[in-house]
Formats: sequence, structure tokens, C-alpha cells
Amino acid sequence: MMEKSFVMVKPDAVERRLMGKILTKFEEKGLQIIATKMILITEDLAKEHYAEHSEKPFFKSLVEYITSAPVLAMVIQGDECISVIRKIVGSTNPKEAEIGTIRGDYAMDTGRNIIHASDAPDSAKREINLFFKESEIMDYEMPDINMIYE
Ligand code: IDP
Ligand code: MG
Repeated sequence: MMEKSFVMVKPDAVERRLMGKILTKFEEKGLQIIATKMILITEDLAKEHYAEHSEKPFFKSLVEYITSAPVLAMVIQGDECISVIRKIVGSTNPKEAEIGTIRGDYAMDTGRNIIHASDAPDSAKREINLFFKESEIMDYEMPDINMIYE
């Protein structure tokens, strides 16, 4: 089933000039990037995005982290892409993330794990709507779609 996922390159990865390498992983997989924008997340937006973690001990530092520099927010589309992207991203704790995943290759600490990706269809919808207007999400053909999917 075709899905859309919300993915965000976190501030540390933007600062470390990893945006291109991260985008390349998704593009080479065959996923379609249908929206991107660089933004400085406000404290309010950070708290709303991470509302499910508001009672956790790391919440304050998480909000500080995610608002510390610009992020690259994006929407990615593909067949069952929500779970596929979570696999490409790797475990929340980068020390446990498999080598070959984004967190496994480029990060060391849970508190500096360089990328966010939606974990389910409901959260994907919520997060996409939080960051993007309908008009910012592009609709275009992939000319090699029949080489990516059978
Ligand atoms: P996820 O990003 O893999 O979905 P979640 O458990 O939803 O992981 O946590 C959201 C984000 O909160 C993580 O990506 C990480 O940045 C941060 N986080 C989670 N657990 C911890 C922790 O124990 N210490 C510091 N930061 C944490
Ligand atoms: Mg999560």
C-alpha cells in the first residue's frame, strides 16, 4: 500500500553536513521525496511534535536539541514506506542500530540520533499535517517506477 511518512533530519545532522548523504539513502532505495523544507522549530512546535514524550525525563533536553539549529523536514512516499524508512533509519539508540542504517552509520547517542521518522500511519498523518500545508506536498511521476516496483 502506498504510504507517506514524515522524516526530519535533526539539527546535529544539518550542522554536520549530512543532509545529502541521508537524502541519498532514501532516493537510492527507490523512495520518492515529495516535500522538503528547512525550518527552525519553535519551542511550541517541538512540544506538540513530541507530545507523547512530555512526561519523560529527557523531554526538556529533547526540546532543546530539536530547536537548537535548523532541521530538514520532509515527506517521503512509497509502498509500505513507513516501516521501510524506520528500517533504513535504525534503532533509536544509535549504539544498537545496525551498521548500514543511518543511525548505525552516523550517530553514537540516543540524544543525538540525527533523524526522525514516523512510526505508524496515524503518527505520519499527524506529523505531516503539523509541518506541511497540502500545497507544499508535490505530486509527480517517477519515470522508473516500473523498475522499482514489479
Ligand atoms: P524514535 O525517534 O526512534 O521514534 P522515540 O522513543 O519516539 O524514538 O523518542 C523520540 C526521540 O527522543 C528520540 O529519537 C531521541 O531523540 C529522544 N530520546 C528518546 N529516548 C531518549 C533518552 O533516553 N535520552 C535522550 N533522548 C531520548
Ligand atoms: Mg518515535
